[in-house]
Amino acid sequence: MDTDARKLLLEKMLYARRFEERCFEAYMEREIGGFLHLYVGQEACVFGVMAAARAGEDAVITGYRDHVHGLAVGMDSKLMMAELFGKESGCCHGRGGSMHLFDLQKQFYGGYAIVGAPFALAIGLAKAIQLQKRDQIAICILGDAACNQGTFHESLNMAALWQLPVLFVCENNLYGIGTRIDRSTAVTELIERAKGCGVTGAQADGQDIEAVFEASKVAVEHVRSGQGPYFLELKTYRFRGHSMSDSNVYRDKSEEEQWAGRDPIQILKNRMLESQEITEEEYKSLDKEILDTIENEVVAFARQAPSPDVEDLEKYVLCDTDGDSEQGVNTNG
Ligand SMILES: Cc1ncc(C[n+]2csc(CCOP(=O)(O)OP(=O)(O)O)c2C)c(N)n1
Ligand SMILES: [Mg+2]
Repeated sequence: MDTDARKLLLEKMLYARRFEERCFEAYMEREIGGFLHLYVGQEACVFGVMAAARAGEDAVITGYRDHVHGLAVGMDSKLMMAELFGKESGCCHGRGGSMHLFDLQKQFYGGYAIVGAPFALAIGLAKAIQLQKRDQIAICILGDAACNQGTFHESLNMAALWQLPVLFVCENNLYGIGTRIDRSTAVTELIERAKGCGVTGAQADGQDIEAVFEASKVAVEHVRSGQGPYFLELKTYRFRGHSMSDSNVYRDKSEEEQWAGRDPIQILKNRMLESQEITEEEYKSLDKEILDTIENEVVAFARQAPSPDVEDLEKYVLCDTDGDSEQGVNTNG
């Protein structure tokens, strides 16, 4: 990767990290309610994949740990933060919240709380792309535990059978809430399961964004060139609890320390420091700029945005495809 590409990815990952750390604070201050699942530690995964794909054009779908996926497809972080604050100006008018970000214009199909459900939705997206012969692929990004759902097997089987243009990305962070993968899963190398369904694929280091990017280029090229589905397993780790309500007592401290030493931002930053592509001062000033933007533009926007009107409680619950209902169509999808 050249210096500009590396700088861009470093900036994106740092922005995502600061954005989510600010979400954590806002949650503690009760400005954000409901569920909140942070992606801290896993940033190289989605940014590496989307650097190889066409962000904003390829159809992307994921689970509830979706903030950074929204950023990676190019969603407006102000509309995302407003959504987290439950405001009318949010990307889903404050009705979805953290787990249900959505942006049709960016081809981002959510944001789902039901573990494993997006597998089935992704092959629906891919089937539509195939039937309509659109120049696009579907990308389904889910966790390791999601692969224990029936939808995983059903969807991968059909994707292989119908040679669908879908890339399955597994963010294998070793845990499904408090359960370690080896306590829930017989075949822990998840790539082997995909192969069992007839889906080819690869594994990559999910903490090194350049490794993710290289593996994703192969994966995306495979799917886009009409060779059928692909399964990319990324080995990663979440640095915080499963969600804000997780006391995070089930993980071995030495395991946590070992992974903390593999922070994706630090790995790229150190590589760039060593090759003198960036200085410590430049990094610090980038960080400050990001922190200022998030505070003065993003959080400020979410704070001042209006709350939904109680009168509109039932609005956007149903989507009216004719556009003539009193319900009001969510123009964002
Ligand atoms: C169908 C269903 N079963 C159980 C849950 C409860 N649940 C929420 S998250 C989660 C763990 C999923 O872990 P993984 O797929 O590895 O993703 P990660 O949270 O690690 O990113 C579970 C079991 C759910 N939301 N939906
Ligand atoms: Mg997991």
